[in-house]
Amino acid sequence: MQILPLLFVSLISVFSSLSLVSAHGYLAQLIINGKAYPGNVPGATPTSSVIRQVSDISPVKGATNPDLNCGLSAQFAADVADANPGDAFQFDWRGGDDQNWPHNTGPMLTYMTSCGSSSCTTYNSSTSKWFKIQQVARISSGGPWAQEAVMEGFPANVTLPSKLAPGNYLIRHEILGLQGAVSVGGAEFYPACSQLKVGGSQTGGPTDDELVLLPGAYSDTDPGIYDPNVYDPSASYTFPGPPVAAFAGGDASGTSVSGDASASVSAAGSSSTGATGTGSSSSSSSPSNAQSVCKLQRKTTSLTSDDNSDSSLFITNSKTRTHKRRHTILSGLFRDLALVYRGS
Ligand SMILES: *[C@@H]1O[C@H](CO)[C@@H](O)[C@H](O)[C@H]1NC(C)=O
Ligand SMILES: *[C@@H]1O[C@H](CO)[C@@H](O)[C@H](O)[C@H]1NC(C)=O
Ligand SMILES: [Cu+2]
Repeated sequence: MQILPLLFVSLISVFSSLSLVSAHGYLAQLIINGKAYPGNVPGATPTSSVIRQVSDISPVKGATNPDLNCGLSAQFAADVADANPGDAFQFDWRGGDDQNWPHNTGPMLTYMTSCGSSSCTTYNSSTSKWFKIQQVARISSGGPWAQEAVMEGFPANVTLPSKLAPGNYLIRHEILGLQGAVSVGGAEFYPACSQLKVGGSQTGGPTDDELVLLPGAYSDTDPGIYDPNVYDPSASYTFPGPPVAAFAGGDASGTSVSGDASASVSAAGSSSTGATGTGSSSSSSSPSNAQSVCKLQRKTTSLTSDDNSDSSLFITNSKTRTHKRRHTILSGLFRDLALVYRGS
C-alpha cells in the first residue's frame, strides 16, 4: 500500500539529486587554438586564470542588472591570454558539478571591449563600450539552437575577427537561456568575460554606432529576450543588442558555428523562418515541460544526494563537489525521464 508513494518519493529524490543539481552553469574553460585556459568554479577560492570568476552558477536575471556586464559579481582575473586575429576560440560551458550545460534554448552572443592601454587584469568594464563580433541562434531554419550542442558537451565556437587591431581586450561570451522567455523577465543571462592581449598588425575595429553599454543594450521586452514563440522552430528570432560590427562581419566563414552572420538566415539565422524541420530535441520543443523542469531545478539547486545513502538528501555546496562523470550520463537519462514524467 505504501509502496507507490514511497516509489514516488524516491523518484523525486533521484530527479532532484541527479538531474536537477546543475540547473545552471558557468564558463569552465576557454580554449584558444587548442590551448586550454581553465576557469574557476564559481564561488571557489580563485586560482590564476584568464576568465573572470563569478560568484555563483545562477543566471543574471533582468536586462538592466549590473551583473549583465561580466556575470554575477565578476572579479578581475590574474592572467591574460595571448591571442591573434583569426584565432579559433572555444567556450566550454558546464553545469554545476561539472555536468553538461543544462539548457538548449536560446542564442549565444559574443562581445568585446577594449581595456585601453593597460592590461585587462584590473580593467573595470562596467561603463565600457562593447561591440558584437558574433551571434548564433538556431543552426538552420527550423533546426535546433546551436546551444543544443553545448548541452551535448561541445564547446561554443567563435573566431576572433581577422581584422581586429592589436590591444588589450575583454571577450564576453554570453549564453541566453530562453527556456522561460515566454514570460517577461523569464530570460536567463549567462555572460562570461575573459582577458586577452591581442597581437598582430591589423587595424579593424567597431564604428561608434556599433558600441553599446552592458547593461544598456538590452531590455526585458526586446523580442529576442521576451519571446512567446521561442519554442516554435519556424518562428523568426531577433537577436538582442547591436548588429555584429561590420569589420567582424567580414569574417563570416559560412559555418554556422563561427559565422558572424548578424542577419544571415542560412548560418546564424537572425530570422530563421518558415521551415518545418524537427531537428530540435524532444526537450527543446516542449515549453511547458522545459519550464517546469527549470523551476524545479531552481528549487533544488542546493540539494544533492549522498552517494552512499540512497534516500537522504542534504544541503551541500554543489558547486564544489567533486566531478562525477557517471552523473552526466545518468542525469541526461533522468532529465528525459523527468520530462516524460512532467508531461504525463
Ligand atoms: C566595477 O565597478 C562597479 C561600479 O563601481 C563595481 O560595482 C564593481 O564591483 C567593479 N568591479 C570590479 C571587478 O571591481
Ligand atoms: C564547435 O565545433 C565543434 C567541432 O567542429 C562541433 O563539434 C561543435 O558542435 C561546435 N559547437 C557548437 C556549439 O556548435
Ligand atoms: Cu539554468
